[in-house]
Amino acid sequence: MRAALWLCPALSIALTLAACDAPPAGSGPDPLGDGGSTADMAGMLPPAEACTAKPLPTGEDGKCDVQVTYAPSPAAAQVAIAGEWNGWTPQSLGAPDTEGRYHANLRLAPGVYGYKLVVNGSDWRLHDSNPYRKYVGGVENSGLRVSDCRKPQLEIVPNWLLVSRPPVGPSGRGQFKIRIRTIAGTGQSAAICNVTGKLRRPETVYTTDAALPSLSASQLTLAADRQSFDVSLADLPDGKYTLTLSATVGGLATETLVLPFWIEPEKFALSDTPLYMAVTDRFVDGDSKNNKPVAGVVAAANFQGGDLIGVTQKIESGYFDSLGVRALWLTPFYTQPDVAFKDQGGKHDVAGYHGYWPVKAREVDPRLGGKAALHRLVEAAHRRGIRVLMDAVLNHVHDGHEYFTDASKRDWFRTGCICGTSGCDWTAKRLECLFSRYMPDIDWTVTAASEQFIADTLWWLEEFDLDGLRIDAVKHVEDLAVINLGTRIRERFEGARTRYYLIGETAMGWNEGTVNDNRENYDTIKRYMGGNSLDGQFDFVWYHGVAYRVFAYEDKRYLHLDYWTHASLDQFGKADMVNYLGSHDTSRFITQATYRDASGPWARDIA
Ligand SMILES: [Ca+2]
Ligand SMILES: [Ca+2]
Repeated sequence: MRAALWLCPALSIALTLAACDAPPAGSGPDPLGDGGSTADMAGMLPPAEACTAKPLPTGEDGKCDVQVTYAPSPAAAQVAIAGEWNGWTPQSLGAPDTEGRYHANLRLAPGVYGYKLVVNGSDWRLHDSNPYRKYVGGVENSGLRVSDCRKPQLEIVPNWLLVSRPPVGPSGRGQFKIRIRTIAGTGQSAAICNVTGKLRRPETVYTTDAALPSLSASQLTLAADRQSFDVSLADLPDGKYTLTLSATVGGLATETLVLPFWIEPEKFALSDTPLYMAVTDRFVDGDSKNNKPVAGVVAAANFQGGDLIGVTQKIESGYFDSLGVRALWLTPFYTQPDVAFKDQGGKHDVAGYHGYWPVKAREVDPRLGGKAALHRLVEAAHRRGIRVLMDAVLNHVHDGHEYFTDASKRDWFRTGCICGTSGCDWTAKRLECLFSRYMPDIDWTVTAASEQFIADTLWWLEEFDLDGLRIDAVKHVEDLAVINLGTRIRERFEGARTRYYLIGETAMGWNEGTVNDNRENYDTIKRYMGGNSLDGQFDFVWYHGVAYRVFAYEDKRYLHLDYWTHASLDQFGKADMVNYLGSHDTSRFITQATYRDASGPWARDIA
C-alpha cells in the first residue's frame, strides 16, 4: 500500500513537534509496571488533578449509553428490541429516521447482552449488521457488547495511518505513521498523563516481551492538548512489526492497543503462496533433550522428537524460501497428555504427537521446545516474510485439560454421545457429539466458556505474534465460535490494516455427478466464510474429486480435473481456498497413489 493516507496538516505537525521537547524515553517512572520504559513527559505534565483518577461511578451512574441502529430490509412497519436487559419484553423503537433506520437508545452496565429485533410484532430476528452472538437459555441471539465507558480508551484517528515502502529497492526504507486519540472515561479527564509504545522489530531477537524496546521521544510525540499522539517510524527494514501502545489517561490505565504491520516490497496475499503444513513432531528434531515419548506406544504412533527448534532451523536454512513458501501451518502447540489413548478404532495405543489433545489452555508443549522456542520460530519466520498460522482446537479438549478437571467449569463441556455410534450420527449430532470418550466437547452455548476460549485464542495470537489461525473441525462447533472469534480478532489485530488469516477445516465429501449433486458440500463450506468469519477453507470437494480420484487413483481423467477446478472457482470466488493433495488427516499422497484402497495404515505397518 503506497497511498498517502497520512493527512496531517502542516499546522498539526508544527503543534506536534512543539510538544515533543520531552526528556529522553525511559527517564520517567513506569506507572504500568510492565517492564517497558515510558515516554514520560515530565515537565509537561497536565495539572495534577487531570491525572488523578476520580472514583468510578456505580449503580445507575455506572451505566453506559449505547445506541443500536437497525435498517430492516425490506422496510418494516414496526420494529422493537427485546433483550436480557428488559426481560425480553419487546420495546418499540418508534418511527424510523429519514433513511429508514430505527434507533434504540439504551443505558446498560458493561457486559455482553443477548437481544433480538422484533419486526412487525412477531418476527424475532438476529441483528444482521452486528456479527456478535450470544446464547441465552439455549437460544442463539445477537450479542450486544457494552464496553466500560467509565475507563479511558485509545482510538486510531480515522484515515491517519500510513504504511509504506518503495516497491523496488533495498530493505530499510519502510515508513509507518499513525495518530491515536483518547476517549475519556466517564467524569474523567481525556488528558494523556503518560504513554508507552513498545515495538517488536523483525531484525532483532527478543527473549521476552519485557525486552521489547520502547519508542523514543522522536518516534512518539504528544499533541499540545495531550489528547492525541503520533507514532512515526522511518527507515524500517522489511519484515513484521508489532507496535503495542498503552497510556494513562485522566489517571486511569487504558487497554493496550496492538498494531501489527508488515513492511515489504509487495503486498502479501495468502492466495499467492503455498501453505506449508508441518506435523511438528514428525518434521525435524532440533533438540533431543526435550524428547519424551510415551511408554508402551509403538514408535510409529508415538512422539518422535520433532520440535519448534527444528522448524526454526529449516526456516533459517532457507528451505521454505527455496520452495517459495510464505505461510506455515503447524500442528497445535498446546501441551499434550503424557500417557497413551486408543485411536479411533479403539484398538491401538497412540500418543498426542499430533497436538489435538490439549490439556493446557496457554502453554506450549515442552516437547516442542516450550514458549521460548515458539517465540524464536515466529521471529525467524517474520524476518523472512513468512506468516505462521496456529492450529486452533475449538471443538474439544482432552479430558486431562485444566478446565475440564476444574469442577467449577464442568458445565462448559458435553460428555456422552460419541460421534458415529448408535443414535449419535456425525451429521445429526455434529455440534454435540464427542470425537472420542476422552475428548469432551466444548459447549459454546455457555457464554463463560465461549468468552474464555476466545480470550485464550487471542492470547496465543498476541503473545507469540502469530499471523492467523487454521481452525479445526469448524462444522462441529456452534456458528458463533467462528463468528465471535473472527470479530474479536479483526478488532484486536487489524487496526493497522494487517489481515489476520482465518482458514477453516470443514470436512465434506464429493458426490459423483455435477455441481448440483454437491450443493450441500459447497454450501456447508461456504456458510462459515466472509465478513468477519473465515477468509477461506480447505477445499474438500476438490480434494476428493480431483486430488484423490484423478491424481492418486487415476480412475478419472483430466476433463474431470478441469470441471471440478472450474466448479471450485465458481463456488468460492475470491476466498482463500486451500487446494491440497493430502494432510495429516489423510494418507500421504504417495501412499495413497501406491497402495490405493489397500487396507489401513496399521495393516501396512506405516501408521
Ligand atoms: Ca526434540
Ligand atoms: Ca462440538
